[in-house]
Amino acid sequence: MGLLIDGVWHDQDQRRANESGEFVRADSSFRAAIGAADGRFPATSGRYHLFVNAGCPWAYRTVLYRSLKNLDAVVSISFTAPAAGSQGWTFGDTAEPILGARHIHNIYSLADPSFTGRATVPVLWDLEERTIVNNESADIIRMFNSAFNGIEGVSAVDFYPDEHATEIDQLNALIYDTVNNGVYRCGFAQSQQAYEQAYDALFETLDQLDARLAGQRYLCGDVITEVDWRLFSTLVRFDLAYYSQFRCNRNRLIDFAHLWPYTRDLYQQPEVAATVDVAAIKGIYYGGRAPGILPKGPDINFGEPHHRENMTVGP
Ligand SMILES: N[C@@H](CCC(=O)N[C@@H](CS)C(=O)NCC(=O)O)C(=O)O
Repeated sequence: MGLLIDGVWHDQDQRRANESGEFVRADSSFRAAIGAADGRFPATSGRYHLFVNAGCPWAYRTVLYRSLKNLDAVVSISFTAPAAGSQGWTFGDTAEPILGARHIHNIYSLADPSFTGRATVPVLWDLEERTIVNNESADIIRMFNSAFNGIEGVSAVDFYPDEHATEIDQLNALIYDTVNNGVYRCGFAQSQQAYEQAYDALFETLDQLDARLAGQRYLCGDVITEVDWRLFSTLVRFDLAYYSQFRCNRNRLIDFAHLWPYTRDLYQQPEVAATVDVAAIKGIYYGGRAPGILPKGPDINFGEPHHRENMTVGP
């Protein structure tokens, strides 16, 4: 995938590994907050728009929260084509109607004509100021969790409750490093050693989480929190893509005694199933390479009963 340098798109991929061959993800550039005290981006309905790719696990977090919080009427959304091309994420042959952009990098250039960096999804766009509010999914889901709560129809559900905040932050750090980004560290490693380190760390954490979920329904006990949704975003893609494409193949998700029913439990929560786009997931991980053939399998039944409803309440 290319990148923007001083507002100009460069198609050649840039090295994203350090000297040890470890994949290094760049920090996000736009980090403002809707509803912040400075009043620049007030929490009003109809003012913000999300640009996403439905297959991307980071963008997916924002798609999921938009549904879980019932923000569909508050924040509008556009989806790119699943696979990236020479222009990065693209809307296909016709421009998307909101900004007339053909590619995600056009949106970055509109926000900042001299932008240098990667043109990643998700992008949270302010239709009034015509700029990017934020392009970091972790920030965007925190905003979606509470910023629009006063607006009619928006769900009051809280996935970042005070009593679990410290635990959520600690688990997020571990799961980000070794699982969410860990699968990418396996898939994008540039040395055998970097790959094997990432692979070992990934499965060590998954074993640990599997054991934790033997005794409690969700990661923080009996309520679903942000860290469950962040883990779910990776788990739901695991057997469809990471197991094979990123060589995360010690075992499949469906081989874990607890992580697999836990994933189905989350999938079967209201509003979730419709957000999981299996074709888009296959499209992003397999569709970008010529000749763009998508794997036919595996056939995964996320709707199978999970039997976790009556688990004893955890800590
Ligand atoms: N930290 C960002 C990462 C987003 C990200 O890396 N998205 C990928 C798609 S799965 C992307 O757009 N990659 C394009 C690139 O790196 O050039 C977030 O969580 O929002």
